[in-house]
Amino acid sequence: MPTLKLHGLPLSNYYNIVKAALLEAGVEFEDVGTAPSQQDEYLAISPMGKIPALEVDGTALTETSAMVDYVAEHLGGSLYPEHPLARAQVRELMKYIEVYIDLAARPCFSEAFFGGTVSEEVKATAKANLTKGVAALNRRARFMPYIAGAAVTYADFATYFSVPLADRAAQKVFGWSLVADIPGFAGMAEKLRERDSIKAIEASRGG
Ligand SMILES: N[C@@H](CCC(=O)N[C@@H](CS)C(=O)NCC(=O)O)C(=O)O
Repeated sequence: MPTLKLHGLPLSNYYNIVKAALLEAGVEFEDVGTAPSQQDEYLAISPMGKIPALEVDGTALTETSAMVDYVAEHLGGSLYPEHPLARAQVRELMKYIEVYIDLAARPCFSEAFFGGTVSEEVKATAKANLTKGVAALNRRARFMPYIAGAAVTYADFATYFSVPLADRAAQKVFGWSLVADIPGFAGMAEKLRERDSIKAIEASRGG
């Protein structure tokens, strides 16, 4: 088994997704506790200075989807479906969450979480993008009870960690609860919280 070092902090939805994948794989890893940084030392590991990053025997990987794929393909405990089409559908859902929910909400984060002010134009764009993103996700989501169907997948982790963050920003800036507009989210989240991986992560971020 390779030596694994995970860089990141519990406040990051992306870090929590990768950590959940590692915990599900049941592998040992060092949780380094790194903050995002533009220092050369960290840029050598994570060229954008973002968290998470995963060092595998000294080779650094970034981008959550790439890290999750590596864990699933090489470390065990894969939560991707066997069937290629079903697997592609899980990756599709993960991409929706990342691009059309998380990235759509991020322009509002400075006002929602860091005391900044965001222009009305940026807010209007973010709201329009999030409206489309939530509608698109709802068209694809099955929530039976998991987002891709009867079996838990990495798309549930992406949903579980990323949607509530975008939701908090949307509530603060627009007074709009994304979670309330995604029927099935609450039931899926309740099921996920039964898992040891999610319990451990919730404990690490203070519930
Ligand atoms: N596309 C990246 C996104 C990671 C990301 O946005 N990380 C945030 C924390 S949740 C970060 O490090 N932000 C600090 C920065 O952008 O400098 C991934 O998939 O891992």
